[in-house]
Order: sequence, then structure tokens, then C-alpha cells
Amino acid sequence: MTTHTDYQQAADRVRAAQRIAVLTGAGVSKESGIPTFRDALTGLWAQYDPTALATPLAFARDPKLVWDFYEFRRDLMRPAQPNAAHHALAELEQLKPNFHIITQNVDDLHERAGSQSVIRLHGRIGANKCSRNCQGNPTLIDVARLTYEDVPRCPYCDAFVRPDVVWFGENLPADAIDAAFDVSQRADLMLVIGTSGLVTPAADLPARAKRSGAHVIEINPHESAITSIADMWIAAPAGEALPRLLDLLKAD
Ligand code: BV8
Repeated sequence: MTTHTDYQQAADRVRAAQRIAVLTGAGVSKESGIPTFRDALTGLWAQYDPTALATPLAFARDPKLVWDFYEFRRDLMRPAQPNAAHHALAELEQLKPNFHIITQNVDDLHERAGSQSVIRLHGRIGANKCSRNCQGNPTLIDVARLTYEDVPRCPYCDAFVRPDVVWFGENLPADAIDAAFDVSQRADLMLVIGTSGLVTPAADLPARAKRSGAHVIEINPHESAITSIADMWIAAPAGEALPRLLDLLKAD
């Protein structure tokens, strides 16, 4: 159980920190009604393993199945609004100048809450691109302007259009992962919020921060693969824990 003293200690760490890195995962969007990656699949999708659908091979084998998988998830995400966790992080950025969010999430809730410095490791589910990036990487395509039956095709080269996300087995954008490691190893505090810590290379960032001397605080109602290296674990939902931390900081 996370005590008030724990929150005080965490707030003291945030107050004293000069360079803060925040790593977020699907848990930070859970209270916006977006199911986490692993529990996203319900109904007819329950029979699928998401990590087996979010791959280039799955798309090559059955573009319509994968396209429909993303359309299903985009429908789930459409009504979502930033929650108290997103808003608290945006406010924290105003209080702490050297503050960078590194997100594994493919929704746009951090930006919509007002966060300025967001490093996106895994792309954006709301955007689409030519699967060949025929005009450059990425060749973004506005599918609203296309007429199509099953899977839209690139207006330039006729290749299938795909979501602008990083699939399992694909490299992360070099600029994003380089920036993420740079911010992590410069940090004197890393907040790790709402991630199971199972997907690499994102999951390597907290250990990198710790090796470089950062204090690591995890916010997650459940234990994760990161908990064992965290200096402090706030076992609470992000939408509850972050506003409490912010209130203690603003009480100064
Ligand atoms: C790469 C976009 C080099 C797509 C995502 C074997 C073969 C091939 C590759 C690998 C392999 N073994 C390992 C790998 C590497 C692989 C990987 O890590 N695989 C996993 C499955 C083991 N990684 C990659 O392939 C990466 N690329 O390494 O390139 C390479 C190249 C070729 C070959 C090898 C290596 C690319 C990874 C990017 C995948 N794309 N997203 C899409 O979304 O459709 S990742 C996807 O999963 C999500 O975006 C998300 O980032 C991630 C899930 O992680 P979490 O965010 O942590 O979410 P999760 O549901 O797991 O956990 C939620 C947490 O929240 C829980 O802990 C829960 O307790 C907590 N929570 C719940 N409620 C709350 C809460 N917390 C706070 N508040 C709450 N209210």
C-alpha cells in the first residue's frame, strides 16, 4: 500500500530533480478508456495475439486482417480524452524545465493534454503511410481522401497503405530511440508509468537511466518487469498517483 510518506518522498525527489525523463506505456491511457495493448482484444479479436498481428509478416500474409485490426483499435480510441495522468504530466512539464516524456503509446493523448516534449517510440495509430514509403520515410497518406474496398492503396505506387506504427520485428525510428537513450542517460530522475516493461528496446531505458545515476520511481498498480530495479514503487493508478504528486509539489 502506498503511504502518504511515500508520496512525500517521491515529491521530494521530483522537487530536487534537475533533469526528468518519463517513460509511459499503455497503462497511462487505461483511465482514458483505451484498453492496454494486451487486453485490447475483445469479442471476435479475442482469438488473436496482438503481438502476432502487429508484424510485417502478418500484414504481408493478410493485409485486410491487419488493416481491420487497426480500424477496430482506432474505433476504440476515437472517443478517448486525456485523463488526469496526462494532464498532471503536462503540468509537471511546466514546473520542471528539463522534462521529457518518452512514450511507447501510439495514441496522441500526451500531446492533446498539452505536453510539449514527447518522444514517440512506436509511432501514431492515427496516421497511415505507404507500406513502401515510396516518396520517403514516412510517406504519409490521408486515407480519408481515398476510396477503397478492403485496404487502401498508395496513390503514388499502388502499394498497400499501413498504419504509421512500429511493428514487432521493425526497428524504431533512429531519431526517437537515440533521443530516448540520450534523455534517459542524462536524467537524474526517471518516472516509469504504466508499462509492463516487456517490450524492448523501450524496456531497457529505465536500466540505462539507473546506470547513469538516475533515481527510478515506478507508478503502476501491479508489479512489472521494471519494479525490481525501481528505487520506489507507487502501487496506484497513474490517474490517482500523478495528481497527488503534483498537489504536493504545488503546495510549496
Ligand atoms: C526492435 C505499435 C530491433 C504497434 C508496439 C524475438 C523476435 C523478434 C523480435 C523480438 C524477439 N524478442 C524480443 C524482440 C524485440 C521485440 C519485443 O520486445 N518483443 C516482445 C513481445 C518480447 N521488440 C521489437 O520488435 C521492437 N523492435 O527490437 O527492433 C529488431 C529488429 C528485428 C528483429 C529483432 C529486433 C519493436 C517493438 C514495437 C512494437 N510495437 N506498438 C501497435 O500498437 O499495434 S509495442 C506495443 O506493446 C504497445 O505500443 C506498447 O508499447 C507495448 C505494450 O507494452 P506496455 O505499454 O507496457 O503495455 P502493457 O499492456 O504490456 O502493460 C500495461 C501496464 O500498465 C501493465 O503493467 C499494467 O499493470 C499497467 N496499468 C494498468 N492500468 C494502469 C497501469 N499503470 C498505471 N495506471 C493505470 N491505471
